[in-house]
Amino acid sequence: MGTVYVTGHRNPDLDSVCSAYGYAGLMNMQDADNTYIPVRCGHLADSTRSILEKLDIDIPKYRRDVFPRVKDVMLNADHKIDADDPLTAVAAIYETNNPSAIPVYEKDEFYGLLTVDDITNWTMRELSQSSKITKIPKVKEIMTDQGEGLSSDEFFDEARALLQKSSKRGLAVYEDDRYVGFVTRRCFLKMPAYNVILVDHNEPEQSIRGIETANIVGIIDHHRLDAIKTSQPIFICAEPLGSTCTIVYQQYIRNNRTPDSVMAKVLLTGILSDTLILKSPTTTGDDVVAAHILASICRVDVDEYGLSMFEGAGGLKDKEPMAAISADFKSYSENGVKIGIGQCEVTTLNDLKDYSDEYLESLNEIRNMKGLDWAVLMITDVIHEHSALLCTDHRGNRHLPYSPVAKNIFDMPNVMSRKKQLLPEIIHAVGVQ
Ligand SMILES: [Mn+2]
Repeated sequence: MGTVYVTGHRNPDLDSVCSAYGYAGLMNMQDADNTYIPVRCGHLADSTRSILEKLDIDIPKYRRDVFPRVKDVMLNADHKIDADDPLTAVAAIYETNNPSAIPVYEKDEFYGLLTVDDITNWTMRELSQSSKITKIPKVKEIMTDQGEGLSSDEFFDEARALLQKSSKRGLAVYEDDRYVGFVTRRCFLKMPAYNVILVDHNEPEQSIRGIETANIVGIIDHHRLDAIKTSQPIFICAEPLGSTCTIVYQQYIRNNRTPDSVMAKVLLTGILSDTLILKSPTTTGDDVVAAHILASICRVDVDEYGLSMFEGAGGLKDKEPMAAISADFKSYSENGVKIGIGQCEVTTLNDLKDYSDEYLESLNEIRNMKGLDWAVLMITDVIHEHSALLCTDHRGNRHLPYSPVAKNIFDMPNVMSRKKQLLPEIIHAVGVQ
């Protein structure tokens, strides 16, 4: 039985969270040998959270990283040696297991680790004094100073380094000061790897931290391909559709499954969010068909439900700029130039000048914080299919095909898609000498 984490990208938007939830749900029906757990590797924006809360699901839990940890390699002994037991009690265990360390208890409390060094040292000392061992000691009488233990959450790498440097054969492992197991040097011979399926992204930079140490076992995505090389053949389903949730829906169909009403609404939410209620130019016929079938399963009207999602999110004027920009912010690297592109959805651009200065300032701050060369924010009016672009200072600004309306602010009529419309222009502007 294995565990497979299904995760979207780091700034979890609705498509990302809903497709992780939906694909994990499908895989749990398809593959009884493994457990698929949807997770998110970033924090939810308030507007995203409030829409997810209405879906009546367990929102995928936050998981910071997939770096292997001590708890992934620690051992538990199936035998219980008491500190007051005679050393002979250990003999049987040695015969079968040959362990380099054995946990010892006093009553039922963990007492410490008895190591093979403790036994050898005592035996040699005895033999150097007389030629045969006459008295069998209690286990605790030959145990040496324990030193510090490890936390079960300690990173594999750091724990291995610690053990290599120490003179100990093994270390006890604690969780909240409670003994939970132990590790020996043998535990660190091979680094374990988590199984991960990437949805709604494939670039390692946008993925859960530690993805380079994981086993990527699948990719379901609708973005440009810039994935990590894998060592095994994996399942990839990448199509240029408007939403990853559409691809997930098609996987249900492909596997002869129908999403139930709750799952249908989850997938519909992702589709309407990413396609801006099927109006973004990234929208394909497949998205339209999927959205309408899913809407009929969960008995909602596509437009009505879509508008309720965006209207509920409120305007930018009342939001905290740093949080609003960071909520959906993606980083790219092109010709050695580091670019960040944020996108916010609104239902009107009429109040843009009320908050543009503040947002430009925060955009600058984000650029500095993330070490980017150029940061831009696309503010999209989903009702009127119109966007505005806020930019930090960069030579690329001069090469954008949009009309400036103020310093570092551009007007983008009919532009709704970061990926399909804005990103190619940004890449072009960066490439112009
Ligand atoms: Mn998406």
